[in-house]
Amino acid sequence: MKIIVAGGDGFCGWPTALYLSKQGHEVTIVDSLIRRKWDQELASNSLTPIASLDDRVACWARHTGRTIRTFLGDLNHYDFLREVLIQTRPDALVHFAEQRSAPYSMIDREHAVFTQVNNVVGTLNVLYAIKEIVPECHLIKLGTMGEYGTPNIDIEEGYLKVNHNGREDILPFPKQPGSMYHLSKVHDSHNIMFACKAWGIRATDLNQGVVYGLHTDETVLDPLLLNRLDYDAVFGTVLNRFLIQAAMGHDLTVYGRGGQTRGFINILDTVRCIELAALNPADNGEFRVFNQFTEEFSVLDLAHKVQEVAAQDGLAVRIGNLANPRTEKEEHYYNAKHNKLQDLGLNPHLLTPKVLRDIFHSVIEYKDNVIKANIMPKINWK
Ligand code: NAD
Ligand code: USQ
Repeated sequence: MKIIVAGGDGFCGWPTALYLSKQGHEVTIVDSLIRRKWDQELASNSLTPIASLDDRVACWARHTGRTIRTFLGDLNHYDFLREVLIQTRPDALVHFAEQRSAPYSMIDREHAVFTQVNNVVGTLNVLYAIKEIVPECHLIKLGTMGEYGTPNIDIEEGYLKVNHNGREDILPFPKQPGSMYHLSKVHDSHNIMFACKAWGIRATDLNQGVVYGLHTDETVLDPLLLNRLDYDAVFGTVLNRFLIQAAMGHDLTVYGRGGQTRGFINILDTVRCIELAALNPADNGEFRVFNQFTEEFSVLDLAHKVQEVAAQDGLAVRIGNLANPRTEKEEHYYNAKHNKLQDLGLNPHLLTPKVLRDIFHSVIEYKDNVIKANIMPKINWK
């Protein structure tokens, strides 16, 4: 298939581009490289040293003989996006290219506005470009499990059967997101759903849980192919952060009592889920929703698991309970369905002690790159 990976220089997008290329798909990366600029803005860095996108794709071509085409530009620039689609005429467009940090979106008004404009306008442009240039192209859009929030009922995959005053309908599952970033994903979902209905285009919204891990089979082929890994309080996600904190002997930054439960997925499964969605496209006019995670854990569960893995290496790591900088419930019910990708053939990599230990050992190697001032959270929701 001809597949565009928008956001293909990022944490999920880069290993996905390599995986799809290895499977024989014709892959094109579109990225504005803005994520690298946010590192500069925040005086932060990837734990791992990352090569430039040019060096990355040149290295991949040397090792595999496969070409990944790149277009550097912003999805918010419609003329640029049109030109990419005219030149590539993709069968599928995988859309990772958004500002994805909840804390970043909560810094202040400017960052909230930036996040929502970047994400919502970028996705609107993608929808219009598909309609105009490649109406058969399947949009595979990265959403988030955080669109649903933490309701006191089971979370379905996108839709809920509702009985109201004796009448029944299947409606989009109610959304209660917890940050300006998560809200941008809700707005995207509504826009995509409308575009599918109005224009007959097709889309899959992948409501992904928190991703953990670093290496994939492809990124370990050469140091130039190494994936990025965020550990700072703005872009770092919870399990990767805890592993890196343990590696440097820092107390684990559990917010509140750690009673928040989330869906989690290994980066090895992210790349596979994207291919499964591409190989099994939505129908014309269909807005399909999959919940893309494989297991649920509370933050405290994860802290304990990381403590145990560190203890096996003789490292005594403490759990530090910090006041939660976010507005979140201390404890809540959480039971989210996640069957549809497994029905399509996903065979999950679960978080066994060995998997956790392997990731721990892979991050220890880079622990000296950590900028310590970036570990503790400074952005408050209030
Ligand atoms: P990332 O920040 O590492 O990568 C995003 C990439 O998109 C970056 O390379 C950035 O330069 C690019 N980008 C952003 N805005 C752009 C624009 N307007 N035009 C062109 N390029 C742009 O993020 P990630 O962790 O790889 O996440 C990818 C997607 O998956 C995001 O949409 C995110 O919301 C979603 N997601 C991520 C996680 C996670 O735990 N990392 C979990 C659930 C969902
Ligand atoms: N948390 C801690 N300590 C930390 C970091 C986080 O206790 O040091 C807690 C948070 O309070 C939250 C949970 O861990 O309750 C998850 O936080 P996170 O930063 O790992 O994840 P989140 O902000 O939800 O965002 C990440 C990605 C985002 C994606 C989302 C999937 O950055 O792009 O959409 O995970 S989900 O969580 O399912 O919405």
